[in-house]
Amino acid sequence: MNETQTIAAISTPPGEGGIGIIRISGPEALTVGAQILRHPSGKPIKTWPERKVRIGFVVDENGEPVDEVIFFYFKEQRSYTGEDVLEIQGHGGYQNLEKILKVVFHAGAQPAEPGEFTKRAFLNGRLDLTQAEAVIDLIRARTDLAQKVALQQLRGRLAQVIKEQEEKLLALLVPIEAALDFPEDEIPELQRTQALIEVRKIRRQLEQLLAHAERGIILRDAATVVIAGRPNVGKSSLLNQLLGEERAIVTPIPGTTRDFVSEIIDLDGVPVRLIDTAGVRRSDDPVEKVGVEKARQLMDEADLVLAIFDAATPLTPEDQELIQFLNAKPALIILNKTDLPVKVPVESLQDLFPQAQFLSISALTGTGIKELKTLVRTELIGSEGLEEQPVLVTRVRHKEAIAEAIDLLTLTAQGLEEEWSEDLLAANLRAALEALGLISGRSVSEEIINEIFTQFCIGK
Ligand SMILES: Nc1nc2c(ncn2[C@@H]2O[C@H](COP(=O)(O)OP(=O)(O)OP(=O)(O)O)[C@@H](O)[C@H]2O)c(=O)[nH]1
Ligand SMILES: [Mg+2]
Repeated sequence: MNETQTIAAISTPPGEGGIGIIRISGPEALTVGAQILRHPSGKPIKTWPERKVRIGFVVDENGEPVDEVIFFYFKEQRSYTGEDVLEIQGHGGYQNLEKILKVVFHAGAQPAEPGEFTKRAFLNGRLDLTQAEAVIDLIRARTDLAQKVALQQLRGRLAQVIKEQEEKLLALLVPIEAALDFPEDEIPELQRTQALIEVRKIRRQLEQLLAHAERGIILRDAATVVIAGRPNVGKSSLLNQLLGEERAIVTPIPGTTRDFVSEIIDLDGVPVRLIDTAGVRRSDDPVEKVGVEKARQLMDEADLVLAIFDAATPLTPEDQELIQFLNAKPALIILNKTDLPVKVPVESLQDLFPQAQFLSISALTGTGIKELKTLVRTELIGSEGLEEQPVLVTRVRHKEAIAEAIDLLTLTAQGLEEEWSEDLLAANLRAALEALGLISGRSVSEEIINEIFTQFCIGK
């Protein structure tokens, strides 16, 4: 990518819509604009007042009108990308916008890559990396809570906390590096003690961030919850109940579900990918065999398994097998069909799963479904309100960098206590700074930056 090029893309989703937006960014934005935009009278546009909404026409290279549009200009210091930006709002609709875009390209702009506008905003210092990442999180957020957390990050809450810790680390590093330059000046005892207190304080702050990271990551990525059990226990019925619609096929014939069915549900702000699987049993049917294998694999990878048992039929060898398979996996034990005469008492299962939580439900009548939702949510993110967290880490990338910085600070603290040499202390502190720099993007490699922005859509 060449940052001096002027880029353009349709920024609204494809399809019919009231309006569609084309965004142009780069040094030639106005040159492109002057070629393709006209006043309603048909006269060329000579002046470009900033941030002023104007009406006009887009014309092609022969001066033929393409669409009636609204347009506005943002000067580089005050635009999203940090470059000159021209936005054109045309009538929504695939053909129309494609036509405008073609004219824009003909006037000299290049097609923007996915996320290139936001990437430029990052490279021009308009956003730090956490904020740029929050842009895509905001676009992708599937629940109210995930949206709120992404907005918080976009507004720079995480960036701010990380920056504060970086500044404190730098303040510690400066006198130690100074002592390095003048070996005869050792760090005085008092200064060591103060440094130790400060290092521990920074570490505590970072540990607080880490404490809720797993839950934050679930908010962004969605948790995977797999419904498992032998054939006919009511797995698909449960998926439909949780979803509130008849999504999966339900029949009295064991072995109905062959391929897995996956849907996203919103558990009071927590996005959950719910997967209904094929009933686990031995089968000679090749299609069913593959389905059962897939079910096992999905259980292995799940954040939580809902293990379903049929309360109305005594436990079978297949149930026993599932119980063994689930050993030590995060699971909720669900006794279904409790609207029928119960043949499997909860206690008999409790002995088999001493650690797990139990719940009796009926996927047919809906009894216990509300309780189940609450239980799943609590299993996934705990019962304390994530909403109240001032800052939430929502990416594995951030979590790993913070964990690394904590390890390095633990070493630094040890070094201060044991009076290690200044250069060792300085090296540890510098490495901790680098680790935090991965989060803000200050010390991140080009590959990682590219990887982050290719997850974006074109036009953002
Ligand atoms: N009485 C009663 N019947 C239920 C309940 N849940 C499911 N069933 C019935 O049990 C049968 C099997 O239900 P499914 O949801 O298809 O079961 P499954 O576990 O998905 O079965 P497979 O896809 O074959 O593995 C259907 O006839 C359902 O109506 C329940 O809570 N009570
Ligand atoms: Mg099924």
